[in-house]
Amino acid sequence: MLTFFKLALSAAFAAAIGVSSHAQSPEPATADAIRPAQGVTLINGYSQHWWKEAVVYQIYPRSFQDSNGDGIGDLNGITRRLDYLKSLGVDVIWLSPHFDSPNADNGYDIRDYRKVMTEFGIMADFDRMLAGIKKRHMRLIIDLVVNHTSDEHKWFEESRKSRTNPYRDYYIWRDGKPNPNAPNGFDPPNNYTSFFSGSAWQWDETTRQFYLHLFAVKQPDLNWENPKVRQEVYSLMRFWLDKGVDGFRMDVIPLISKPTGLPDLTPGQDAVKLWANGPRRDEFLQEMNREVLAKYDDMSVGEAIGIDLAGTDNLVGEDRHELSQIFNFDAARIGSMGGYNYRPLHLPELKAVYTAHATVLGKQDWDTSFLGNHDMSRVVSRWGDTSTPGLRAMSAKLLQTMVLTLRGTAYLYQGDELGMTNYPWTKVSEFNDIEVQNRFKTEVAQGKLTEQQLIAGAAAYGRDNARTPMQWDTTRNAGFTTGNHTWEPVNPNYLQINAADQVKDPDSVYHYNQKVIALRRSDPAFIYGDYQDLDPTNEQVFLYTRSIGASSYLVILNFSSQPIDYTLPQGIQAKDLKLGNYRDSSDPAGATTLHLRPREARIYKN
Ligand code: TEU
Ligand code: CA
Repeated sequence: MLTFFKLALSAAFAAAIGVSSHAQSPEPATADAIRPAQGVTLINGYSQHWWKEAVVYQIYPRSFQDSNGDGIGDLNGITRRLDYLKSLGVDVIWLSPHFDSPNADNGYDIRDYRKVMTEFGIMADFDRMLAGIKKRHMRLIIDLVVNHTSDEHKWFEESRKSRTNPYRDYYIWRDGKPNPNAPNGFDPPNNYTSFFSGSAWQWDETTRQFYLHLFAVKQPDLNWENPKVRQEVYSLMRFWLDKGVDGFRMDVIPLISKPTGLPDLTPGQDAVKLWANGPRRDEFLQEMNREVLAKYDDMSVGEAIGIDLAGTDNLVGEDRHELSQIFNFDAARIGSMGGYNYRPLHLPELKAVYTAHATVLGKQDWDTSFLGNHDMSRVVSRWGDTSTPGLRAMSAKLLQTMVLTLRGTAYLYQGDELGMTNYPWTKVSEFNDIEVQNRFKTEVAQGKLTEQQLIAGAAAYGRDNARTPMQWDTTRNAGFTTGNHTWEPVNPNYLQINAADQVKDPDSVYHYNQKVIALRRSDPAFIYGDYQDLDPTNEQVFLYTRSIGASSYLVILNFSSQPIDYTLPQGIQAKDLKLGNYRDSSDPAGATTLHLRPREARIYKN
């Protein structure tokens, strides 16, 4: 990557694609043009940064590779698979939480931020893994979970001891509302409900007050109003950055500034939007940037639930000095009606989101491209056709084409490079996820949902689908472990879908990902290029361009499982076919009508 751009920046090349390094003629000042800091290169008006050009691979360590036979993935397992990732072509690894945790929420409940989770190994394992990543010229970002801690973190254990404990104000404690009929004689301070069902307040008998937990009872929210808390966070961030970590994925980071006075939600009020737009959020993120992030060559990506497109520049605008980028969920979670209820994918609606991003976000902003993570079911099962092995593979390749050619830093979730699918869940006890189990204990128990409805919803959209063990080969337990047990069930289709077979098969989803990543790396148009949807109302075909000046690529995706004779709009020709998920194409170069096969994806240089 770096070598390419060093090359690319040779004056001739720069001129050819309209790159302006500060030395050359300054760009005409347009509204969204940025004034590059000293020594920053502009490409198509965007400041160049390694984290904009990166393909990030997310690892959920508990499910990636076990190295000691206990059926739980670990850091030595990751180190063993670094060559696999290097060959795939990814630049950055995002490691979901690896810190000491009682695993109420699989690591997103941290007990000690400077200690490796016992099941995952020891610090020496972490150091060796990081060294292996660097040796292969890749980078590592880790998960910063500081909206809340585990209730077993020593800060909270101190905090709950007494109302005058020096750590009391590290968390959010409030008196209850007197109610003689209520358990303990008090109702919760307000009507906030937790993301994981039930009240967001937990009574604590020792000090007879409630503490706030927007997630699980074992995930008490930190009080960021307390400057000591913020300094604790900045100190642990420096601890990992000084070890050589290259940045952070920041868990629900917009939620750190709570609404003043914590009044009840009004009927119909969007709680997540309220919690994500607190009065001091930007002040805290600017302080974090000033005191930590700006001092390292790092990247920061915020998991921005509750933030809409209009609010994105506030968090990622270069002149805001907060985060490098955020995950908006408007595309990946399109059609969500809350819980496990989703409307079927409507392609024009999805395409409108990408066009809105390209229109609303300016050159001082940066975007992210992703369709899966550890909180979502498998994308090929959600948006692809898995009715036959052929259609599943073509669907997986099509969706990866999309992720790797849309605007923004691209994120792959472990297993999506193989086209891994959802698991065939049949009973509640099979699900590990606290979100499912809490729904069973509350909504099903209260009759709001039947057990069958919960199973059906969680089977289709539940997070456990992303957390079944990585499918490495056809040996027992898919090569994930040499042990007899795995913490989540292995998908029985590992005999058909596994890395070993795909690495050997040049036509596999794995090798197709390699090719798309290499193509993406071959031309800055795929990174810094402008985006245009050429057929926004088409219900089956997604047709868009990425271009910088004369260098333009045409991406065509047939989202239906039917063949389509597709006439390109405005007499556009499909010129030089660079890559397709079908081995060959019968359409001649320059064709204006294309014979698209089911779930076909093509990339043309135009
Ligand atoms: O997720 C926040 C979030 O968006 C999810 O809780 C989401 O609302 C839910 O999963 C929908 O199914 C982050 C982490 O990514 C998640 O794994 C943690 O459980 C959560 O925060 C708490 O740390
Ligand atoms: Ca293990």
